Amino acid sequence: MRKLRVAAAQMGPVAKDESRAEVVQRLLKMMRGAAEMGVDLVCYPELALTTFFPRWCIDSKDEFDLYFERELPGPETRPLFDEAARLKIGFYLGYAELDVSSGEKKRFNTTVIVDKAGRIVGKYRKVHLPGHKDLSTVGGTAKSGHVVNNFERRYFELGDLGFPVWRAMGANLGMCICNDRRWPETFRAMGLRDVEVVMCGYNTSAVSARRIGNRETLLPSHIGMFHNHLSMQAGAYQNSTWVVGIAKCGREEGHDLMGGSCIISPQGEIVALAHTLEDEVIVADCDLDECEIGKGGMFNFDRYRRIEHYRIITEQTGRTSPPAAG
Ligand code: CDV
Repeated sequence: MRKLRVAAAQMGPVAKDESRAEVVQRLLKMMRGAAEMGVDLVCYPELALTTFFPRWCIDSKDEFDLYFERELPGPETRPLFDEAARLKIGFYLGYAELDVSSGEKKRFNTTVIVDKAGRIVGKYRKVHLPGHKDLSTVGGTAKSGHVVNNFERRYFELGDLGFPVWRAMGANLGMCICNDRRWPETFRAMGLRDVEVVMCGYNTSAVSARRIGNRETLLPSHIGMFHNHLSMQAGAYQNSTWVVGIAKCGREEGHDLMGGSCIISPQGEIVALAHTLEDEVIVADCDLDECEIGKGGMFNFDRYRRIEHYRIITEQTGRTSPPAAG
């Protein structure tokens, strides 16, 4: 059996004034707990080092750049890498990346995979950026401080690295971030590269709203969690892969974020589920050979995928409605 013991290290809220050093201490505590349980790979949420700042529409670049990492590891995050190497444990971490390598500032919502020697082996930049660039496209209640605000399009550029899969720690590992999980193409892109474990950190409002025209109504409270799990369970099943979903949750700066961190088998079943809205580590033994049940059977892409029929869909650049019948 090819086994990878995986942990989802769910985080409770991170306050606006919580320092990086304080957050890193919380991450280290969970990393040590996971290592004691023999975990190979511990997974943290999206933008794990700070409060979820994209809920605010901040004008000053000097102000919002404080949430970004200029280097990883940097002085405050170095202890995570050193401890991982000491404990021989890998990790997946979300952070806001400020890239100045081209001579101009570029900002991304990013995750990395770090191996058991403390080396970065993979980087992913979020593709499906939700929300708004500024207040002009925000609906009425949101403008007045509604809980479902998201301004990721203001801060981040579109991810430019695709959805690669890396061979590390004896497994085929892939990453996505929060809103990416709602898009089947995310999982399929990695499924086509034989992914065996997809990690997905998220900051998702516990309140779901629907807007039709100018009218915004709240959805029943269970529906957000249903969609959270539905998306990841479908991605796992249809691509025969383990999926690890990791929440930052609880009441953060007056906004409620959902929990529900989980580890999902290639059959699409949740095998481990967080039960708090706080820092909490859940663990599962992921049998990587279990991926073969789907990859070699129901979802044997080479044999059963009907790419010639899908081409028409993938070549469509715009959306169309069906012609009127009769
Ligand atoms: N951080 C996120 O990507 N949040 C989105 C919301 C805005 C829909 C999510 O998919 O949870």
